[in-house]
Amino acid sequence: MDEQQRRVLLESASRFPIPQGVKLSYGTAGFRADASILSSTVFRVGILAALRSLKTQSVIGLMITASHNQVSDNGVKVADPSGGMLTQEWEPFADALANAVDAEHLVQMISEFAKKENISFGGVQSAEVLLGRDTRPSGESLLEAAKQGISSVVGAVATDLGILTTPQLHWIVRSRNKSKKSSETDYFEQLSSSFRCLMDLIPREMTISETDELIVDGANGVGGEKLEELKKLLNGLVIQVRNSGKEGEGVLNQGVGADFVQKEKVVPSGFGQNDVGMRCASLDGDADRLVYFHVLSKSDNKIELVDGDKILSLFALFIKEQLSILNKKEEKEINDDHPVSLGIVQTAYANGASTDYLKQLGLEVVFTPTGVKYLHEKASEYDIGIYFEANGHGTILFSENVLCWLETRNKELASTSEGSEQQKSVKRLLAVSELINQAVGDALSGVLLVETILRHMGWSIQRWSELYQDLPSRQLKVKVVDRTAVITTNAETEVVKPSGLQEAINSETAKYPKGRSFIRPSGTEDVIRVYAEASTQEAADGLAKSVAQHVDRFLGFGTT
Ligand code: G16
Repeated sequence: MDEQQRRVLLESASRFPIPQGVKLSYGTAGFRADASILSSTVFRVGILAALRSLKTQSVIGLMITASHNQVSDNGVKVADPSGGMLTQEWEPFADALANAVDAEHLVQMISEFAKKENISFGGVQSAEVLLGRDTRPSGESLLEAAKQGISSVVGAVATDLGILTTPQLHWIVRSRNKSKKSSETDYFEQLSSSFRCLMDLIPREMTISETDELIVDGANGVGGEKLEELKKLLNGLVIQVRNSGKEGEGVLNQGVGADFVQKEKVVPSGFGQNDVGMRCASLDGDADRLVYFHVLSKSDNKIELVDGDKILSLFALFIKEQLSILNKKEEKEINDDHPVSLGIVQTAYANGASTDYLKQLGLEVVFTPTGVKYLHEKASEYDIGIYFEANGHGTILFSENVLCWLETRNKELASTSEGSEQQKSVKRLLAVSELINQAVGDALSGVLLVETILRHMGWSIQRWSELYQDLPSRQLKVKVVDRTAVITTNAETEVVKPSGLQEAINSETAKYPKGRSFIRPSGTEDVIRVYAEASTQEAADGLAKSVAQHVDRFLGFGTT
């Protein structure tokens, strides 16, 4: 690092002192905390993103969002050149950077890291970082901090893309680095044209029996506003957006949104008895999660939740069906025995009934810890990998090989059997690969894929929901003195530390038929999460409560 670079960094870093007594860590989705203490963190992540761009010689994304968290929180995360999450190898550096005590230490750390990573400073426009933010009021000033961080790396350029959903920014980064069309308009265009293609391939006889309107809860975040734009390009799908974040509609994520609906299993604000039986969906605050639900008739605010596990099951069924049409022996064509590996990735939060169902379909199901970064990596090991968290975060990944094979098949079939069922299947799979956001889970592209598959199957939401019966479950959170005191293993299903806690969980679980419970430290909130599943709701509630009491006894303030 030369003297000029050092001076610029020192000067700008001194404008962003770190808050006293706070230690932040790059969790399941970057840094998250109360927005008031985040300026220095975002500034430093700006530097990190510029370094990542220098290192990879690619465009990097920086998103300012706290997704499902309350509106007073905010956060920052980095999108790697592939459009996926920041490589885990750089996370310790992110932690060290965010917590460096002063400007001198910070610059020292950057200099050593750059040396180790062979990053050289000083080129002319040698790095570019694309910036996006959600609709949080704190976003604007944090964006400014990010810009200053980026521009304190000499030659780095910050390009502000304004308000975006998180998946849009990831998609744009991915497309830019593949030298494909990459504007927001291109994003809408790709989604709507692949949607159209799938709709055109729906077998004629299939219609949805219920009224066709879909009602979407936008969590009062960025997703509602973007869906309104996308909607203008869609034919054959009527969408009504509620909680779109317009003045007076309500507060971001407060009593609304995918996280609320999935965890509380009650109607979000703005929905009620008039919606009984309708197909409804909820996005989260930055539109990277999606769940469906319908309002139940004989109760005040109860819903039937159709969560990420059921979206995953729907996608898996559809992809499997298309692959088996392609491999049908009686329509033997060229190349029809291509062994396409199809893998399913879930986490410990997946309802046990969903895993049983997927296995009964003959699918390979594997588990990773919570966090898209883990699921995404695992899914990319297959030709087609489908991953979903129960909370509605997930997508489908197609390997370059399988896409190439599908393109070739498409050409072959066009000359040998135009209009055949096999050709339609190839076209559907190619359209899915365009529609679904392969950079990261994306509620907008997810909605469009669910809607086309439901039409393809001729299914109502009720029929879809009946694919299998969820085991009753309950999630709780417990405030503890130090959540990092909990260490887990085996895809977060067992507690290693503090010792004795897992034994306590085991003995509670043993009391309940079909009982299953685990705990893990949240990566986005300062709490320990408790999950419990059992044969009845009462039992699941009881198990969750008693496990939460143990957590409190071992680690908490002794309040439960
Ligand atoms: C983020 C991650 C998700 C993960 C969730 C878990 O979601 O992107 O993969 O499931 O955090 O949160 P926690 O660690 O608090 O349980 P989001 O939608 O908040 O970005």
